[in-house]
Amino acid sequence: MSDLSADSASPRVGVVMGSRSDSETMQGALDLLSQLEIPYEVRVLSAHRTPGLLSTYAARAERLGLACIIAGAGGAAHLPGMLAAFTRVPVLGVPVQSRALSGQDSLLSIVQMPAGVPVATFAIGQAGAKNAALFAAALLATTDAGVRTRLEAFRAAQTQAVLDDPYFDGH
Ligand code: RP5
Repeated sequence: MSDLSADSASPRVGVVMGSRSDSETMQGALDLLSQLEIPYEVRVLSAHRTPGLLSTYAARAERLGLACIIAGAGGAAHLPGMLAAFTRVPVLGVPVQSRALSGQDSLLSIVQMPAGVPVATFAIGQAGAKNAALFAAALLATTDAGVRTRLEAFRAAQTQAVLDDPYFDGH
């Protein structure tokens, strides 16, 4: 089981997950937020096991003025949708790869929100967790020049890594 990073005193992004067993997947988001120097906080909250805490956390997210909440869950993944129901803070949903159905259940549970309460939904697993963090960075970059500069540097380094690949033929 991976370690969750320590909370920031003044988080801009909330990262929540339905179980400690989601932490290996969600670590991809935490690592990128750290790399981009975006303060965040992490919580384990379950739509099924701790339903009362969802509304409490949603109120906290509003009070802190979080830019968004990244919410990862697997199986019957109600956490992102229920959080979105409780708050106007944008929710970025990450379907965690489940054991029984490889995350297809998680994906459909998160993406198939009825009209009126949106959840931005990302890919299943680590790719989704990483892209949710990059999307959070893009949201913050609209008003934070430092985040914009670091996000541009990340993208440039990613491009350079392809150009530096010995199999890249220059076309
Ligand atoms: C969901 O149930 C969690 O998000 C997790 O992906 C899944 C399984 O949880 P555990 O039984 O491993 O705690 O609520």
